[in-house]
Amino acid sequence: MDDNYKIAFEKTRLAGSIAAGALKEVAKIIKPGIQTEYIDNLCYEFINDHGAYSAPLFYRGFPKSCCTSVNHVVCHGIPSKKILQEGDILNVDVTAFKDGWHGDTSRTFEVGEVSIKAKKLVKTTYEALMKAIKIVKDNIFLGDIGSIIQNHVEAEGFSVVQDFCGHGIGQSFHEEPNILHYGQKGTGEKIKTGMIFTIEPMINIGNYETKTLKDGWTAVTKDKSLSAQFEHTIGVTKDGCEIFTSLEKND
Ligand code: EYF
Ligand code: CO
Repeated sequence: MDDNYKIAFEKTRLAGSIAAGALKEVAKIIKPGIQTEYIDNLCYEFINDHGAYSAPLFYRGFPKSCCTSVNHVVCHGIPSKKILQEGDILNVDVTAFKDGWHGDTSRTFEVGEVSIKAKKLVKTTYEALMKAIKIVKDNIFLGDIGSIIQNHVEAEGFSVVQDFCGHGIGQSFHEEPNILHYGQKGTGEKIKTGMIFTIEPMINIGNYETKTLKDGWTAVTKDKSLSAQFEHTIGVTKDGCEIFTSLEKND
């Protein structure tokens, strides 16, 4: 393996740190009473102020700079005049495009005090992402990632969304390969040093099935159960991986 991928890592590290920085700012303002549009404006301004572009804006016609997915919304919720309520869970998904490269990350926030079940869902989803990241290194199988996520989530009594997946990322927002969040150990493509991709499990309290609303964007759980998601952009190395979208260690 030559060292060409190191330039891609450097570029993605910068784009990823801007996306992570936007989420860090979002964390400071989440509270009951704010509109999801306010979060969108904050992300747009933060990313712009750092010399980058919000990749979701106008991507395949998407109308806003980030996705805000509340409660039973699985992903691609459109920021709007919707007001956050005490007890909501909210995923904010941001992607920065900087110097030709992308960094994509999301977190689920708790709005005020949330139910014990919602807390467990959010915690389990984050654990599933981090367990998967911990096993990533040169020569493992894509199925190893799906399997570790699915096993953890199902052991906690939740389900893994199958209609959306992680993805390769780089100079394009979405590249090969698809990163499924379910599957069997030892199956699928082998991952290799230098690959850059997202892992972004969407986990439901109830059934795994989703449907898209009439707006053509917003994906929701079919049974209206709560859904949570976390996402990082990572780069594969010989012995592990680098998380490009964390600002702090263990984040
Ligand atoms: C009908 C979009 C297109 N797609 C993916 C476009 O990977 C993402 N987040 O981690 C991701 C984010 C966005 C995105 C934001 C907008 N889109 C959404 C829904 C349907 C669709 O095609
Ligand atoms: Co993504």
